[in-house]
Amino acid sequence: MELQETVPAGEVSQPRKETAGNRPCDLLGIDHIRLCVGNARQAAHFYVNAFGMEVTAYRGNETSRTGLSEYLLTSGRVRFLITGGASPDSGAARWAATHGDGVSDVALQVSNLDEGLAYAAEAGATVLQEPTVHTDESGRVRTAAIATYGELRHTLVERDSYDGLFLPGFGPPPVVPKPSCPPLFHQVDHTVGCVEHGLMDKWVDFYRRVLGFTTMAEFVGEDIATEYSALMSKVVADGTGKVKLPLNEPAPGKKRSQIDEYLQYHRGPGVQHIALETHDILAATDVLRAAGVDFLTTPDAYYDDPELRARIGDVRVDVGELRERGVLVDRDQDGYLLQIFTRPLVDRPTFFIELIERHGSQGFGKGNFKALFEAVEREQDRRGNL
Ligand code: TYF
Ligand code: FE
Repeated sequence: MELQETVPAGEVSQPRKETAGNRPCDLLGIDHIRLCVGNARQAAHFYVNAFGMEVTAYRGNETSRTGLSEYLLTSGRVRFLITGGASPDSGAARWAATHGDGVSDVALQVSNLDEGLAYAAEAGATVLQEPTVHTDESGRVRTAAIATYGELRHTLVERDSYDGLFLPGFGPPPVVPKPSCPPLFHQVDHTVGCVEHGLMDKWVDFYRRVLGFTTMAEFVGEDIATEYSALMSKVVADGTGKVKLPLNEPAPGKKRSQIDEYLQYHRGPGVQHIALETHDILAATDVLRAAGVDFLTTPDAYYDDPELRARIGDVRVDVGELRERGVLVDRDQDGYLLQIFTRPLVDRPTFFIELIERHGSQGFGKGNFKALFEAVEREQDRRGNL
């Protein structure tokens, strides 16, 4: 589905180069994440007031005739592009009406757009947008886009030497509130997608073939799935580990899988959560909670478990402080991590955010899966899940 109905001034579409792509996209990181919402102006307020993000750029239908209203929210290197449709038949409005507010695009910054795109296309990727040049007085940026699972896309962004606010066409934001605290997050750690039963390996293979990703060791296999999680999970990442995109599929369990619930409410595959990395998860949790963000709860038994102490070793944090907030802790051979999960942030039980503070560990909190999935099931029960 095209998000952009008309090509704004300063954008020129180019035919794809015929030259073969010998190497996959050289990924520099997640450039930005687009969230399609029913009302971008109000969603922008939410991410300012609840997540301490700042509106740093804006592009509206008044000036660009894109049919969209786009607010760039930033926190450190995290960029959310909150997008609403100015008319009911705009792509963004249709996207949000179908899926509910959520992630429509995980945009990746690349250094070799033509070659990377040709490689992806040869490997079977659907090209949704041919290379397009965007220019203004601050320089130029080139983008293209490929389709992935569900109605999610990966826009590929090649920034030569652009020194504008975000992308050509974006200007200073209209009057919106400033956050009342310094940035709480410094980068996107990972985004997780849910796909249909039996298709996880197909999409793992897609990321390997199309983007040259590798599978990381950490995954939730059948053993954990049948015991309590009712999901299976594998982690694909680019060679440098800068872009980590785990994938979940539903598995049979005692109750309806949380992934089936996601697929039903989202109307198909899509992004389930974004993990934001913070240097101070205790402070970040306090700010979010004070602003009304709801988190999954962790029972006292988690902190009382003698195995927890043994597992986590000497973390430089008071376990009482973690217990007070329900923050989870996990350790592997490289170090430890702290993590906490919000409840769904939207009307449907679909999209949520994870806060993560890493101290060496590059895992995803495998030791917490049991406690986490039990907490998710308590939430499902509250919603009347079978
Ligand atoms: O990204 C992860 O793997 C962890 C754990 O439905 C997780 O954050 C996995 C599946 C899920 C919720 C969290
Ligand atoms: Fe996660």
